[in-house]
Amino acid sequence: MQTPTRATARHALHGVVATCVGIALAHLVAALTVPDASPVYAVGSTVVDLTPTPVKEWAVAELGTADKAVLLGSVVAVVLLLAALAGVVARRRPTVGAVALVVLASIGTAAAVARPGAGPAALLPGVAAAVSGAGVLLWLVRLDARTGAVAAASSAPSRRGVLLAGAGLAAVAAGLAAGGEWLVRRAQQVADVVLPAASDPAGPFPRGLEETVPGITPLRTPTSDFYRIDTRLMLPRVDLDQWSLTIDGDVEREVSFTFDELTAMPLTERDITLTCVSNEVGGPYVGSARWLGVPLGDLLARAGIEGTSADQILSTDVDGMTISTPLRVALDGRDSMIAIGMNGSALPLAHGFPARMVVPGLYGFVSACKWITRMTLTTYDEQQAYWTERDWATDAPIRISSRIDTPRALADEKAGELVIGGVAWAQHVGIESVEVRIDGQAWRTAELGPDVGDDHWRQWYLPWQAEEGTHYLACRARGKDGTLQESVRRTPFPSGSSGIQEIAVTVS
Ligand SMILES: Nc1nc2c(c(=O)[nH]1)N[C@H]1C(S)=C(S)[C@@H](COP(=O)(O)O)O[C@H]1N2
Ligand SMILES: [Mo]
Repeated sequence: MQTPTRATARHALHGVVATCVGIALAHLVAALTVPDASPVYAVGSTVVDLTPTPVKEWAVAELGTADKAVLLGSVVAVVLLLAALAGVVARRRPTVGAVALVVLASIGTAAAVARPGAGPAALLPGVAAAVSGAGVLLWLVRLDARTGAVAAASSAPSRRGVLLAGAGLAAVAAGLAAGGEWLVRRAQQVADVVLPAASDPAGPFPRGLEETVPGITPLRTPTSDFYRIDTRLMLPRVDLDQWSLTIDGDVEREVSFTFDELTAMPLTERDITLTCVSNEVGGPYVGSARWLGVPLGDLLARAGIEGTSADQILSTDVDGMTISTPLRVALDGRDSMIAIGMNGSALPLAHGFPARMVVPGLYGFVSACKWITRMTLTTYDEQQAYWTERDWATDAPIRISSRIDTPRALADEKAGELVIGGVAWAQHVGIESVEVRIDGQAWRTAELGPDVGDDHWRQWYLPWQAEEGTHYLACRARGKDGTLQESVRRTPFPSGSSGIQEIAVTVS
């Protein structure tokens, strides 16, 4: 006689195997139809949108760019737990167990269909999950029952055989899912787009301090190291032939541009530092790149905005995500642009291919719309963007800040000649000076690295004769307009963090 706990465990496993097969098949079907409709992604994306702002802030702060992996992992964990329960139920009541899996699949299907812009095809992956999951569960339970009933008969499968059958199915399903993932990734690869040269190029780029100050942030962030922050779990696929950028709303005439039409316009090239509002003081969500794009003013002039009563540009991405930008700030003479190039290449998909907005001096969440496809001139009263609905600020200039890159916080250093160094930024204002405080003594002025322009961060360093003991290092920046980096601590919500970074290092 088999012990009931063993049978229960085996059936829990059947539930898990059946669900894995369902999820995997759905992933494959999604890859062939609507990638975003893959149930786990769909549920995950819905969770992202429903998550209250403080929780989201916590997740970005604590998990950083791993937040997406943690979220998807949690969704999968919960689903598999429910799947195990369904399997256990199915031992005595197979139909109830199978129906439970169908209900589970329906949640994923509902999430997929409810995503913005989802068409009827978004149903397909969920249906595939329901049919295959329920089917596999019923099959495994039947197989399992036969082992019990006719254990002695030679034609009856062994219990091990049933488990092996399940494992085999799971392996095949994993292979199918991996195939689907491969298809999606291949489709996401940006075709080789050759961009024309800028008619208004940026000057030659100076050599940074990274050659002489080990550990300091490089003057220009390599594209592959550039921070990535967005609400997406899966990158969109953008077909360049189908893509266009439309300007509508309170304008004289609605206009649209194809990618070729954009690249045929006069292009400017600028070195600009982007910053995420979620960046804590001393944090990593800031990066500098050379952007190539069409001046925002040139594009809006084509639509005619002289008589507009709009106070915001509401940008919409290819999937309906919205970002608002204060119109007056964007057009006050700063180098706002619709960028199509980053560090000498087309934008990578992760950074907004084929086009995104860049406005020096505004946090990314109120300016840097990636995968942009529409700019609507409207008012904050009339229409609210994604983060506006979530109570974030609408007018959010980047706060002046500075960061210590070297030595690292809590580092162990050898006594002697060290260098304290990092970066400081005050986009659209410029960095006047950076000061360093060692062990609470008077602030000392640091040396500045090469000047790339006011919209770009500035490297800084201070040689330091370090003696044995624990030391506390702090830095603060002053802008060209006289503003000093504030010591008042603010959380990123609702308009960006402030405060002064202070780290401890041990010297021995
Ligand atoms: N479509 C879209 N654009 C977006 C976002 C987004 O979630 N969706 N996130 C914004 C935020 S919060 C920031 S900080 C910048 C980050 O740009 P990056 O990922 O290229 O560094 O993109 C902005 N553009
Ligand atoms: Mo951001």
